[in-house]
Amino acid sequence: MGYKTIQYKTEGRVGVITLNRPEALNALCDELTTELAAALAACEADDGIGCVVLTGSKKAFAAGADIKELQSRDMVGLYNKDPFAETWEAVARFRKPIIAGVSGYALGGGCEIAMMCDFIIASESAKFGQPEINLGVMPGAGGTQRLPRAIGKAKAMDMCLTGRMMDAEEAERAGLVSRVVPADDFMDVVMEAAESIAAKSLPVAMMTKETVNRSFEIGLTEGVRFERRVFMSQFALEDQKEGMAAFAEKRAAHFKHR
Ligand code: CO8
Repeated sequence: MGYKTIQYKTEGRVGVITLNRPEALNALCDELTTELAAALAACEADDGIGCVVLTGSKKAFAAGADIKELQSRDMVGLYNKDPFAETWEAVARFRKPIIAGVSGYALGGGCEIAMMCDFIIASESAKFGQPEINLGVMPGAGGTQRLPRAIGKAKAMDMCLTGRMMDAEEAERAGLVSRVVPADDFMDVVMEAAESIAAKSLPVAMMTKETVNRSFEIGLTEGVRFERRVFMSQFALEDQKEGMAAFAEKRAAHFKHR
């Protein structure tokens, strides 16, 4: 499929989706979120893909939803044809591992889409923010829920109420990003992480993702019980036999279900 607002390529077992509206700092217009959802569906369906990287340009991961498009929206239109359910949630619903590689601005919906990914690797130049309050609205794509879970109430309130930006160093300290990388090495490090994940057993990686995500939904006792059941079920996989045999035989594991 030919895309206009994103680029999609595969590198080995990694699917790389690059947001590509440089004239609008990758603002997330309807066409872009529709194309993003379509690319993710293609990655989900492709057995050759074990991990996805979602990234933008050097200057912007995404500067938010497209304000010029949002400007003329009304409540009934948004409610009746919910853009979140139709396209935005495709990132949160994506079942394979997905890494956000953030360089430059990740603001509003851009920060929210990055937080829907499994983890964020940031370039030193990254800037995160939920500036919606400056536009007379609040975050609407998960920001009020995922940000406090990631960085705690004090910083989340500060970000959402003042609309200020957070640089990469502060974002790492606060736990929003997993690593900060010098700008020159940024994409190499993101791809290395993705390739390492894509070399694992895909069902085990997907179960791991699902189980970690469960910890945000349910209490500890239920969460630990869920983990135990999934862990035990993995002993039915050939990949468990291979992984443990490879360790015992001092060789690299070659997982079948990749
Ligand atoms: N929407 C539309 N266009 C944008 C956006 C955006 N979010 N951000 C930047 N642009 C455009 C600018 O209008 C400009 O276009 P033009 O050259 O035609 O005037 C071009 O991109 C370059 O931008 P700037 O000239 O402003 O670049 P600067 O380097 O001076 O500033 C900033 C960069 C600080 C990132 C600035 O562009 C900015 O503040 N952008 C808006 C950030 C923002 O408020 N984001 C939140 C948007 S609301 C949101 O995300 C709600 C999510 C809920 C989901 C909704 C689902 C339908």
